[in-house]
Amino acid sequence: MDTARADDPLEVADRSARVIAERSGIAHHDIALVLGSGWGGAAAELGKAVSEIPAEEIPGFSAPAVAGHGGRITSIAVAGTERHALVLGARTHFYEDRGVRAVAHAVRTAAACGASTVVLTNGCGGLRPEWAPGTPVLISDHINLTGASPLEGATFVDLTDLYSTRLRALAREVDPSLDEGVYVQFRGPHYETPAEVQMARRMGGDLVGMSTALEAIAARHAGLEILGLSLVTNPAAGISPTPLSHEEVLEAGRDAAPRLATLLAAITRRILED
Ligand code: 8IG
Repeated sequence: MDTARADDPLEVADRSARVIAERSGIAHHDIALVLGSGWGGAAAELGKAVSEIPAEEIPGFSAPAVAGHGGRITSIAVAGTERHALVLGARTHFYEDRGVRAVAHAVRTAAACGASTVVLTNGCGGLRPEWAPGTPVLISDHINLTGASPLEGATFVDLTDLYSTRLRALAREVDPSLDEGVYVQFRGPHYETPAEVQMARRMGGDLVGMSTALEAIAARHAGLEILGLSLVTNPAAGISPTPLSHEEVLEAGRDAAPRLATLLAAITRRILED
């Protein structure tokens, strides 16, 4: 066996894509969605699930580390279209210490499955007091404070318009009330201190989270057009007087679920018909 090839992250993603194509019977997926905290049920209105595979049965994926984070890879025949969506309910966070290859694997697999677009969703803290828990926000740009990159070696990738202006406009056609904000990724897994939240705000941030920036970089490198959607599940530390809890995060997700499912289905259909 050629170990150099087996070790190449793009080769692993190709192997994952072949397993997904074989087991789902869908040779080509048109769009991929990565579902983060609070978005678990958000694919419900997309269409009919034609295949559901536990993530750990696909090369490069592992069982979910956090309660409330999905763990299945689903192929959906998008209602009213001839297209297929790949829904990735399995995300590896940088804070899990499985390395940046594990973080990037889902979006690399999406590209290898044929997708030209990826919708990255997350649950995050909000820096604007007017964003109540349960508010979805379009990501306009990011600040990566992890100190890491998902790319290896001298891989110079342009990140101008990383969160596609075109896709954001389509999303706002679907829901003109959607606000936009700059997503600041911290390493986690702890939440920020109030002082760190103020730092993020002065830097130009509107949202704080632990996932999407690194995935977006890897997705751009893989050639995907990116739409980023955050669900504000909690005011960031110090923005509201009450302390943060994972329970609050899960509850905001549950309450927002019906609206998110409708929104995500409508945006996905709009992207596919463009
Ligand atoms: I859900 O307040 C969720 N994820 N960094 N800060 C960070 N990540 C989060 C938060 C938050 N809420």
